[in-house]
Amino acid sequence: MKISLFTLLVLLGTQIGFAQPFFLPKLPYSYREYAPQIDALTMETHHAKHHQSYVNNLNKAVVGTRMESQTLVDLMFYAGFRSDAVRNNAGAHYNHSLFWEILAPPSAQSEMSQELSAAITKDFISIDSLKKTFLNAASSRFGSGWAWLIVSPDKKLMITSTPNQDNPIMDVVTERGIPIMTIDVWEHAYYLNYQNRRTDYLNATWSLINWGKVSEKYSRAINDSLLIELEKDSWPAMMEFHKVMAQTFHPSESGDLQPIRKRSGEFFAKAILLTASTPPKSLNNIAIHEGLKKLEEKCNEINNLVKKGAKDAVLIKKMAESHDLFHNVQGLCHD
Ligand code: MN3
Repeated sequence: MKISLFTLLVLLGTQIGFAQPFFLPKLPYSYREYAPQIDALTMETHHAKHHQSYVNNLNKAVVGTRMESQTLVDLMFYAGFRSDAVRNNAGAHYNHSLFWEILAPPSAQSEMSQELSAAITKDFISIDSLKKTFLNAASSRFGSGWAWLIVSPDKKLMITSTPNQDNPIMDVVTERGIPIMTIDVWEHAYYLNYQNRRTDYLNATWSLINWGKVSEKYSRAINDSLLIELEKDSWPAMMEFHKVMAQTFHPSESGDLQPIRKRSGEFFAKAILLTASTPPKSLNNIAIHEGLKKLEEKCNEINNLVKKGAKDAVLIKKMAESHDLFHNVQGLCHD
């Protein structure tokens, strides 16, 4: 058996414990099988050079930090709080991996499911109008970026585009959702063969989309709990309240009541704003509103206790109760 130097190094690396959390996925087909739509040299450079270097840079940015054990989705979800190296390379790794997955030579493609076909009819009238809207989003994306077909938190199909290596899972993007199909519109994706003719590249690449694969992605996306997380994250009053709750409840757990004694007025005010806010569409139900009302009453009680100079033990108990009520509401969101 022949073992290459590379394999040996990887084996050694794993043995002495510098395993890399992310790796370059294999392409489902050989580089030349995507031609003539995308030529072999473009595929090889794009996959083995560009994508590989995003993976290397992502590993470099996370190895040795707490991010090492996080999933790619975790890294992207709060991209706005991360370094540019993590945001750009995590995005690039995710985006390219999805792109490779949904491309196939026409002879190897499988058919679109009934389920996805019905959703397209409902949200876009026809596949032709979906194509038109998608290619328009892709060709009008200024500079480098990506065009997307996503499932939004209210389970609709939507077409969006993002700059650079951002994607719709990230908190830095306004139209969020789970991507099920994408096309790379960086020049490195087409320049060798198409030069500046982005529209020609897009039309050709459209015929490489494996709708059977996109259908699988669709049925997984509509049942993915990530949709609920994305929806909750788009409820500003909830995020505002959550912040004060975290910064006052967690210290109280270890006996520090100073934060809530200082901020009980704000705590109650944020609860009032939360009750008065409109929850995202699919969470806008009676159980949620009743839960919020109870939470507001509890926050009012805590604010009054603080004003009367209540003892630490009383406040610790009440803070725990308010935290439980808050989690009831968050838990209800999952229904
Ligand atoms: Mn690319």
